[in-house]
Amino acid sequence: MAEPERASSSFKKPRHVVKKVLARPQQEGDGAFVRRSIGRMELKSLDPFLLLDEFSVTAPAGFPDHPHRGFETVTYMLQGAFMHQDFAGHKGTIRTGDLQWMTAGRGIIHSEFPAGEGAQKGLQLWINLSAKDKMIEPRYQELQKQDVKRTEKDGVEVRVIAGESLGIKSPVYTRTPTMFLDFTLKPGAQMHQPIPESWNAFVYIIEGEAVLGDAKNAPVTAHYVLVLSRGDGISVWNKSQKPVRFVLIGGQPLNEPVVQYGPFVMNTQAEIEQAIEDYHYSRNGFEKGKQWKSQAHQEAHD
Ligand code: FJH
Ligand code: FE
Repeated sequence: MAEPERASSSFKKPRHVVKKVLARPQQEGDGAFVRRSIGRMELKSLDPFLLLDEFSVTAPAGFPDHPHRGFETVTYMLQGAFMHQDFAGHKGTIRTGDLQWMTAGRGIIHSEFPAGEGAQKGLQLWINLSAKDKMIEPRYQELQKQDVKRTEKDGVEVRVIAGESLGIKSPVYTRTPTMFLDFTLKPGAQMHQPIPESWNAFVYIIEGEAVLGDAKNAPVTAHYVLVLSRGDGISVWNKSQKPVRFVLIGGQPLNEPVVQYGPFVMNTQAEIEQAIEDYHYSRNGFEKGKQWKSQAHQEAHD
């Protein structure tokens, strides 16, 4: 039965879509293909976000030993399993619905590989750290599916990866204030999510078709990223016959200069040169990289 439509103007200043970009597959790592939405040429970054990849890959493709400095990576599994191993002895496997929030800080070297039969699917988000946090000690926050809080109301299901929605709150600590919500809307359902007015925010569609901003807008399909205008909230409708799944991600902009060289993200060119040198000479956070090779690397070279 169709419910009366709630006006999106239940927000004082509703957000709307200001940019729409399709994330086409591109090569990354060793034989892997990722759909990069944030971080591609048409959408270089969206402060504080540096990159969002949707990954669907079959072994032996993956991401062999590589460093990170100056930001956080959030890996969220949609289907299957991924194995990770770092130079400090931290290793594990994350499976469907599990989450790894990795604060690289001053330095991490790790490998990330699919760990199951068939296509392993997931999302990886890179969140920038402010100048004062770039060189902090690395840290992991890991949540299994059963620890990721979820709720359901009127055909709207939400899994709260970071921040708060429908009265539930994630235990994840975000150094850069961030919301990361995984929504599934049944046919006919609608949602209205408040977002702090000064934050940058976007929606990435995983599956199905969603109508954003105004109930009269045209539906948007999977693998599109939609950048939202500033405002106090966003409304989304499912006007199709199938469920729609999307992530809504928002964060407080850092408003700092960003200098990126691959996996190093700093504030100045001098800091980038320092990072390259530190990685090369195993210094200032990269000490444990001196002799280290991941198991995945060793097996590939046996
Ligand atoms: C060589 N070794 C290039 C190399 C590049 C890398 C990279 C990877 C992810 C990712 C995305 C989605 C996921 C769930 C499971 C991981 C990503 C995911 C983003 C860059 C630069 C490594 C070794 C290399 O890692 O886990 O879905 N995305 C940005 N590249 C690499 O990691 C050449 C010889
Ligand atoms: Fe990585």
